[in-house]
Amino acid sequence: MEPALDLETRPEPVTGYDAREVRHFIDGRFTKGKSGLTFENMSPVTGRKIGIVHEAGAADVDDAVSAARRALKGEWGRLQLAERTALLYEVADEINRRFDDFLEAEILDTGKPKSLAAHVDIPRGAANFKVFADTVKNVPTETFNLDTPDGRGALNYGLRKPKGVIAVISPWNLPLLLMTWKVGPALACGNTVIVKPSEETPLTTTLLGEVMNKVGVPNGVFNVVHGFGPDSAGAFLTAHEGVDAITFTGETRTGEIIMKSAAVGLRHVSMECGGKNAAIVFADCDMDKAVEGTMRSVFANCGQVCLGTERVYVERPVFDEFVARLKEGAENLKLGRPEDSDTNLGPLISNEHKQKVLSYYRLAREEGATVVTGGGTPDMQGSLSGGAWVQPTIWTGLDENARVVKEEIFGPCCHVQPFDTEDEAVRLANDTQYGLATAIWTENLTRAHRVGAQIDVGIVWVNSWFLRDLRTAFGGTKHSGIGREGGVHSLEFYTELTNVCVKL
Ligand code: NAD
Ligand code: 6OD
Repeated sequence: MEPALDLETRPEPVTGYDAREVRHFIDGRFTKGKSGLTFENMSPVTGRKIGIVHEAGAADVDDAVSAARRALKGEWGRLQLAERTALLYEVADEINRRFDDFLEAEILDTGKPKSLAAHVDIPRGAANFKVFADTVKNVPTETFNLDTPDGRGALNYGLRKPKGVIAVISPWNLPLLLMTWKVGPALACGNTVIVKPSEETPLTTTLLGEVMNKVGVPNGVFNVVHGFGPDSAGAFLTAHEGVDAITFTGETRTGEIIMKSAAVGLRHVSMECGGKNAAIVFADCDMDKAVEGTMRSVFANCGQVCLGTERVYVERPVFDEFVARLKEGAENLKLGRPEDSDTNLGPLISNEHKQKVLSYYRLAREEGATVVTGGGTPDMQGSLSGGAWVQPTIWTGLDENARVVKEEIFGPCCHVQPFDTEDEAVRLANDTQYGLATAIWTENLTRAHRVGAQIDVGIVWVNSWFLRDLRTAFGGTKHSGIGREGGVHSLEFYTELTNVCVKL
């Protein structure tokens, strides 16, 4: 999975996707852009360089926005709904045909286990195009018959139109999945897009450019610019007056900055931001299911899932058993190379993020945590020794106001705390500035409904976690976001609704 890095000895200049020299994709062409700037793409597995990435300047972003605006008025804008949605089916099919290429690219960038990426990231990358093609074809708009004094009445009906040029700013934790979760509905609704993927994970978004060309998506409909946030591609794109709306997934702090940019010209924003999600484990749970589910919700993707659990509240009679079983599970996780079939825990995304997570590991001790397991760096051998590895970690004994219990860490770690009553569990789960997801573990369905309704989050799972029906509303309350994505809810953001009132 580690490609040759020697750019100088490469025989041919690349013009398409190449992990060693990543270009922008503007107006249907791969380009180095005009800025002359590049940055390095590093492997989280080894800490070594994978390749270089061209960084977009303001002029490159301008070019991408111009291409996207032209495409709105061109062939793309004239396609019939059936033609447009058929193209999106072809995009999905081509992603599946190139499944192994996408898998390799995603693993190179993220270091996540191949088993995970093959099961979640890449299939969902394809599915996101089909599900929104189907949604757009099948969702009606409203109609109202209005009585009028002359007795003849009037007919109102809604028309959904594309919003225009959409800026997609995406994160690094599920790069293809989360980017296509936005690009899929945006294109299904007839918009054009400019994607600024995370600087940590440029590969799969770039590869998608080849797919768009292969299936005949017109030039300028899907564009990619690479770079960072401040004073770079992200800031240039979100400030650009040719962008009609901005959809963002990432940290709450970044979302606040982007909202300020979007305020100029009153551009619409969709915000999927951070979380500090709770799991509530009642004594009447099926313990095997609760432990298995919490193992996934805490440690999957090395804890780098916005929906992941970082606070576990366990009813006191089963607290000791639950902690012991979670500890056993954490200690059995196998850290290793993504392609090894027994690996189930990869590295963090970068050595910079590793330093952040380790700073919380230190803070937990300072705040008085009991370290049940982990709390440091594992001893990785050979080329893995330079990677962004941390130990899966469980704490108990922290005060509810400890920073480790309040702040999003985004690593393979959780704090486990006992509770005595249902009301206390609800209060503890809600005692956060975030409101993304909660998992409830109980075999008492009446309790599950009662508690689920009281949790102030966008997504409640009962006896499961990250079980996704793409037609349902996805998003967060409070500092976790603005708006909902998924099924018909995505149409609210990606279209403008015009009411036509016809006097009969
Ligand atoms: P991030 O906010 O650092 O970066 C996200 C994207 O924003 C990147 O592409 C980055 O380059 C860009 N960016 C940064 N500053 C910018 C600026 N000033 N202007 C424009 N663009 C800018 O987030 P991250 O570290 O990539 O991702 C992890 C975070 O994302 C966590 O907080 C996690 O909870 C959150 N997340 C939320 C969801 C969700 O659905 N709610 C999903 C995944 C991740
Ligand atoms: O499954 C999804 O649609 C989704 N948006 C998942 C987000 C995961 C966050 O890391």
